[in-house]
Amino acid sequence: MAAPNVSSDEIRTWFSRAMSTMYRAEVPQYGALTELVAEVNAATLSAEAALRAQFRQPGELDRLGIERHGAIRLGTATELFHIRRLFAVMGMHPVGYYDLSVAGVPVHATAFRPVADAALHANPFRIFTSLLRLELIEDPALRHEASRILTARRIFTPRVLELVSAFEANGGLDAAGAEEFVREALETFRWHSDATVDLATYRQLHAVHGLIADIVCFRGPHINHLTPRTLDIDAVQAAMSERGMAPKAVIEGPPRRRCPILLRQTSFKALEEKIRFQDGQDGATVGTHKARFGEIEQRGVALTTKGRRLYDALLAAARDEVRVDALGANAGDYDAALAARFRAVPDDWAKLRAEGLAFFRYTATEAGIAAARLGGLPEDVDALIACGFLRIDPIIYEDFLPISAAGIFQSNLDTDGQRNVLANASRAQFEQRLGADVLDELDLYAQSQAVSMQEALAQLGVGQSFRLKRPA
Ligand code: OOG
Ligand code: NI
Repeated sequence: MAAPNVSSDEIRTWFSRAMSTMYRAEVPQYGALTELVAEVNAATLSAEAALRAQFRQPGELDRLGIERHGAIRLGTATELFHIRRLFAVMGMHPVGYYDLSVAGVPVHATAFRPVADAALHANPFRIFTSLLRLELIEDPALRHEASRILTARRIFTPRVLELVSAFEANGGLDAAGAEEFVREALETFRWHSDATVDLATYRQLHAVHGLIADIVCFRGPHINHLTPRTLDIDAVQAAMSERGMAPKAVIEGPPRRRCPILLRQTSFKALEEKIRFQDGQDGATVGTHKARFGEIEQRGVALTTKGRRLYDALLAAARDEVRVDALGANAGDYDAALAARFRAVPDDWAKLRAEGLAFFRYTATEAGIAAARLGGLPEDVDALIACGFLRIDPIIYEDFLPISAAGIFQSNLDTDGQRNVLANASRAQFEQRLGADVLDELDLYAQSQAVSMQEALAQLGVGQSFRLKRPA
């Protein structure tokens, strides 16, 4: 083998491009949606000067154009264990634990994504990866049958596992290995229009939960959506309806704001696709299955623990006040209730920072660096910002939101009514199956903020004696 010299960032970019090409060929609506998002992003950028300034940072526009997340659903602990190894080749690591049982969906999940700022900058490709919780199937016979079917399948090609082992042994792959890895890894995520079970088994599992049928009855964890990032989700949502795509009734997450926070998402419903089911020895029965859908998202600033608590409380209050059903009744009232509740969150970057609600990246400005040469800068972050010597930019939220994710799941399982069910998290069990701990997203944001602050202050020559007045 030649030197293992292809970076994980490169492999991730090749892979996300290959995945996007495969998905576009299979689901033409995905291509239409990405074009719509590109149009809206261009229009939004030309209309909003502040946003333009944010995206003038080197590489930001390139990143926006390629940025995607996808999702897969796994069936067994072994699958989760090996998928972690496979994503590690692409520099994607498990961040966060999401308990979807909060909304009656029998899975828990993590997101595999790049972690370092430079890697996120190169390509923030993420895969929301959930694991079926078979123990939540009540009927013991059916639970046993599902487990038997899942244990028998192999979702990885033998070759991709060899390449993962080579990566682990050598600390990288050479160009030929990396190309082969991308080709082989793609197989795991491919759509199969033939089920591994007969129609009767499919229907039985589907009756328990649509998600269980989707996970158990197929050869592998088909990628079920690839989501582009938009700068104006309301504009895309409106245009989707005009172009005959049917989005779900409400946008998940926080309301529209001048200073976006966390993540807003909406999806259009899954396609009904023809499936050949096994039927005895020689035949096949044709039926249908819904799995693949379209989604868009708008990302805003990452919130601190304090900000996130406030977000969770306000969202819960709005959801208690107005319940949206599967047909979208009350969607308008819900949006109004949400907007009203969120007036409690300042819609201003400086205030979000001053109140310790969100994470920011600090940069020394040219004026600051010039002033530093003359000496005597104030040893106080607030004063440095006020003087225009330090600039703040929101740190973008790179993760997901459990209640939003549950809403996206449900809109594609024909159970679109909002539900609030008692949580039943089992992070320890998930991590044991993963074979690793999930990283804490809040630690990652806090660290990026701290590093940027340190560098900026060092540039201004006030790094040494400086004490943070307000730890975030
Ligand atoms: C995943 C749904 C969650 C998101 O963006 O929150 C999701 C799935 O349906 O498998 O994609
Ligand atoms: Ni998604």
